[in-house]
Amino acid sequence: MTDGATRPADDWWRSAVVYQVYPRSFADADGDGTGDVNGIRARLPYLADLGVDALWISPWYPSPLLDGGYDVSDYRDINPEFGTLSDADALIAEAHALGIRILIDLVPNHCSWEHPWFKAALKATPGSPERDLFWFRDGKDGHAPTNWPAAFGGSAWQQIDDGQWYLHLFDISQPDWNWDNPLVVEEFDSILRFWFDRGIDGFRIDVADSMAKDPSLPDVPLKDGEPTREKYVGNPFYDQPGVHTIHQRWRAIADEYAGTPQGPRVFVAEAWLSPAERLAQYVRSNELHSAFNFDVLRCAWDAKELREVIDHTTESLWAVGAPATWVLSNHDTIRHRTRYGRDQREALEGAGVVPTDLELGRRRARAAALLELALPGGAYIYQGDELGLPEVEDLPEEVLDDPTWERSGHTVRGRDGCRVPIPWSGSEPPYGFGTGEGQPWLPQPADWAPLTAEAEAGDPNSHLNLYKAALRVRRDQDALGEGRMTWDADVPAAVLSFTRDPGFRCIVNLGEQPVALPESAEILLASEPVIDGTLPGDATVWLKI
Ligand code: TEU
Repeated sequence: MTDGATRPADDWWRSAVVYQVYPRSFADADGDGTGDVNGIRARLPYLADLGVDALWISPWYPSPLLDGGYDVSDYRDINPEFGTLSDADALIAEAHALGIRILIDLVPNHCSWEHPWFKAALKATPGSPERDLFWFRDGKDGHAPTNWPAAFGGSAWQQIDDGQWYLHLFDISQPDWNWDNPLVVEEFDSILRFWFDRGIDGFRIDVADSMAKDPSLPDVPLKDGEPTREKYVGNPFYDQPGVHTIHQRWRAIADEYAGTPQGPRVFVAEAWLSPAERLAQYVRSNELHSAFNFDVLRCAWDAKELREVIDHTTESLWAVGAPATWVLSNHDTIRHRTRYGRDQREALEGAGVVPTDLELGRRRARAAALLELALPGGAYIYQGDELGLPEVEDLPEEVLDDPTWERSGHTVRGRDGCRVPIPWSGSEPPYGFGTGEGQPWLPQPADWAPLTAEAEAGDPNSHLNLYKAALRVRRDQDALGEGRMTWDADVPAAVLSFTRDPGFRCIVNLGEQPVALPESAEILLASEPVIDGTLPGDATVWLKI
């Protein structure tokens, strides 16, 4: 491969800043209203200039897009709406030439009901080998085989014409694979190799904690009269011991690539598991390399709570030799500018129901970015975080696309508000997202002109320029990235202050009162202006000490 510019070290992923691309919403080169692979290619110079180490591209496979592509009908091709395999090859080569690694999304828990193996299973008879690739069962007394709830609402079982039911932990269009069947195991080995051989640097593993099920299919307990979705220890479809066997197998495959110029390939686990000790089981040295830490994402903007979460995370992960991996937003959550602009007890509530101060959210999002990028380990940036995009909370009901909306009987709007296409330039929709022929698949707000990449590039105080500066400093400072941190003593209750060797300090003021900075410290970067040596509220500063 031609990746002379990528970092040679095999452990690049321990401190990498990874930018999440949600391909449908990133950039639309062919102007049909949907983002595509050539759109990503066209924006590679922007991403290189931003200074990220790698991209994680959410699913780009052929899919009916009933769950935004997390419903895969062919794991070895590109969705024609997004482009072709040769576009993907070109993207991988061009990214590598710029020093940017590529991670893609593996969705191993379930496929799409349009996957040929599931179609064959539907046509086959109960008890057939085709059905054994999935979880087909007879019902119990005319009901579903278990009381398991689906993530998007309703039962996790769907009945078909011959009376049998199939399991779908997510949407009805996403049948769960039966990982006890060796053909499924072998198929995914082959899919990993297919993409590794094409030059992919690694995979993000979707719901990495759910592939293995308790085959005795026990019911889950009720909570408030409803079957719980909580991931209690012993839950029959989450965090079952069998998932670790799968991850160990994949790790061995990734390690086979150790002799290649790119080095061994890597995995990041998506598993919403708390406490961090549970998550740490997934990143032991013979399993996945890293795992998103969602505890900080779910944490309030509160110094005491954040410190506890940071300590708990680092202690648990370091105990197994893994780096921490920090995340503030992704395509499943309310964008953090919006979350931080709310009463923190209601930060994660649904769209449009909680009063939000977006200016407060903007300040805190900037402060949080400098906190995230100063913590030990790797960090993820969700597309548009670097522009300070807020959640779009007033999408018209008729455009809502997340299966949550239908499955909840139109009570939960779902995740579309963080998936609105990126504004690149210009003063009105589609803001350079596409050519203007096809309307963006989700409408963009009329007031996003100041938030385009172009507008922000020209504003020294913009979110974009803060991110760029932070990533530049991060590269220059040996203290940043992987390593250790020490909390500083004697700081006010609303302040987080920590030191990293050599000679770096990060101070986050989560309170309202300004705090005095140590004299003689050189300011490397600040999220708000530092006046008379004091750091204002809801702001972060990086110091050289
Ligand atoms: O998400 C897994 C997951 O746990 C989410 O369903 C989460 O609980 C929910 O989004 C919170 O609102 C992954 C993907 O990131 C998500 O986009 C997919 O819908 C899901 O898996 C199914 O593949």
